[in-house]
Amino acid sequence: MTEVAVRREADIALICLNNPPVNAASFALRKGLSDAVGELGADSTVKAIALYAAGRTFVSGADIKEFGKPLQYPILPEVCSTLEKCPKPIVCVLHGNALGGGLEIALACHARVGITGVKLGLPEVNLGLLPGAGGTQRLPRLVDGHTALTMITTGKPVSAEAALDAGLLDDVREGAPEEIALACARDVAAGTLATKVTAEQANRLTQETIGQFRTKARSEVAERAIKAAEAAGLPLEEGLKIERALFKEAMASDVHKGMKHAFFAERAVAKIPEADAQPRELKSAGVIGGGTMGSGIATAMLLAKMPVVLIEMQEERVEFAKQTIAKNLDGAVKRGKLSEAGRDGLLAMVTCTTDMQALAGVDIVVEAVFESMAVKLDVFGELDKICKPGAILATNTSYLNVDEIAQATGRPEDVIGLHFFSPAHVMRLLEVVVGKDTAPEIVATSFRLAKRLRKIAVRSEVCDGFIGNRILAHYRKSANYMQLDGAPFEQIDSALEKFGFAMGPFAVGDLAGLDIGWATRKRQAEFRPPEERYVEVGDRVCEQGWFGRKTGMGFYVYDGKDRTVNPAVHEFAENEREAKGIAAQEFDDQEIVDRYMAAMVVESARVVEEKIALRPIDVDAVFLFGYGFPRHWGGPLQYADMTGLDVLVERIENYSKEDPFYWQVPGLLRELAETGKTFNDLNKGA
Ligand code: T1G
Repeated sequence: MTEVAVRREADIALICLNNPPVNAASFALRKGLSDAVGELGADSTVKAIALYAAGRTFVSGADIKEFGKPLQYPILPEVCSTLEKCPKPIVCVLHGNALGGGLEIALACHARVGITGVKLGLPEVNLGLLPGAGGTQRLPRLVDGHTALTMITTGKPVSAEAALDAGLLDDVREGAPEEIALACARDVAAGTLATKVTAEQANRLTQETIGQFRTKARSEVAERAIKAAEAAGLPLEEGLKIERALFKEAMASDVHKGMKHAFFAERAVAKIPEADAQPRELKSAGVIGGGTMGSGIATAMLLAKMPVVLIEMQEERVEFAKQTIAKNLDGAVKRGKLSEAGRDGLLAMVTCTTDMQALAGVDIVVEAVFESMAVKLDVFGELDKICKPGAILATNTSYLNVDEIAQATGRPEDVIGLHFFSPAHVMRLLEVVVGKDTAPEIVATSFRLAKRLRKIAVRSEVCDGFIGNRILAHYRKSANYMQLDGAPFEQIDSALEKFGFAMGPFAVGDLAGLDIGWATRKRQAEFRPPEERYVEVGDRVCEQGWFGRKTGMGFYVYDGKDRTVNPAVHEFAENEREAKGIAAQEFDDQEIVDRYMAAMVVESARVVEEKIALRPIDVDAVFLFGYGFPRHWGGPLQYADMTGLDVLVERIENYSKEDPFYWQVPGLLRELAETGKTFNDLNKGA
């Protein structure tokens, strides 16, 4: 396939880029573009050139799939210099997305015209990088310093209108890229569309602005990007050299490895065995249960423009659900995601009632009632009688056995687990739990629904807690063990927050509500193996009626925005140590992180080994998009690969001297370590 095609119309030339699906700047595209510009630039019959792309978007950046592989020349900075130095004026026509290297190509051209709806951005920081093809040098020559540094350090795209206002675009037009390209080239040839050489424009980034951004920079990634942009004060060629050196530094960093892995994790999880099954059409939805989860799920459906019937048992609960949905939508209005008129329109699409018969005509029902098997079996028995043939019956259980729930119906093939994360209209992760009888088209329909809800769906087989909660239940114990062995819980939280977690495990417990975990521990008590260590501190806290934020007290004491350590917790731990004859020991932060992460890797490996998750990258996606796992580590199993599997095996074997029951090396981890393989090797072909 030809990535670059040239067409001549009298004294103008059109260069069309075509590398589906997103015109990534692959070697073939770079070479083709560079050669075309070279030839046309030397052609005396050419008066003006227009550059545009075929397909749904302009160039979406450098080809990330080429990263880490040997460089093939011309590299993108060279292509951009060729464009900029071309003796014939080049106008670049942008549609869909012009991102990263794609925007840098446009910055090197002599004029830029956007097609309505185009988004322009430099998202390199989301990959732990910085613009490496002139973006940090040319952007501050075209727009004001604040706009330039905002785009470079946040990675957030700007709209066509904002780009036009800022001077990044010279015009915005309606129409097909090819047609607009032809018109623009003619306008340049006729002199009605002005052109300029970016390199000749003065740098508009002041030291003052740099200082402001440097002060608020929160990561080495942002600091490095600011440092590169600061070189825009130098002649372009010198600035480009500094940018290139910093770019190479970023490319070699672990942060980049982790964030690139996260980029692909988000996309790899969509590759499921059921992908070719024909999805069913979903025009309307039902939700059973109007609590926080039920109302959140209903809100997510409404935001995807799907009419919803929400069922509650009592009238007063119906009212509560309506108010919760309205509050959720108000939040979307405040975040600028929805207009007031849009909110009112969506509110008119939801029916809240106690009448289960109202579900008779819906295409999918999601059950979100109290986490009790008995209650869920009742509900599914009812749904089986009421819902039309072909309706999808989904449960939002976060732990319980989906196969057992399906057996309460005469159509287990239509039953699936759709495990949303709270708040359900905000959190991006959706665990799709496939029962032993679930039909392939139900899985395919659920993944398509997830895309419509702007969720990242991850496929899980049935087991207690599926992928996320099962692994959480295991590594959470390591935090309790360290607390009982002497590490203050607040030190454990701060060590893990420094590692990159949004919140430490004890603070997360307080946020979610300690009573939920307590109920689970009580439910599991009779099945707990005698060899398993059990820490009672959490039970002592709950026995006081301290369930966390919702009661103003848990592991921490909450007073408005302030959070302080609850000293009673230390007493409970001290008393338990005394009762069990445990001598307190010191833990440094690294030791805490090593143990916590080793525990997470152990259970993650088991989940892959038992084929609960399709691939290691699916486990990584669950933690990245549902459990606040630090993106720059790429997920628990990417962390494992970056740490070294042999190092982890040795560490776990060390820990198992203290507790051989809890610390065991999973077979898969040992096998990979012994064969010099990585978890990522199991993702290949993902
Ligand atoms: N390189 C390689 N593959 C890419 C790609 C890229 N830049 N962008 C997307 N893909 C693949 C993706 O993996 C998926 O593949 C398919 O295209 C469809 O993507 C020097 C160094 C453009 C907004 O960070 O944000 O330029 O899974 O499902 O939802 O300064 O893709 O089907 O096999 O995401 O419509 C900077 C990354 C690179 C933008 C479209 N650019 N892409 O979203 O489709 S660094 C980015 C996106 C850089 C220079 C530096 C989105 C999109 P598969 P998709 P989508």
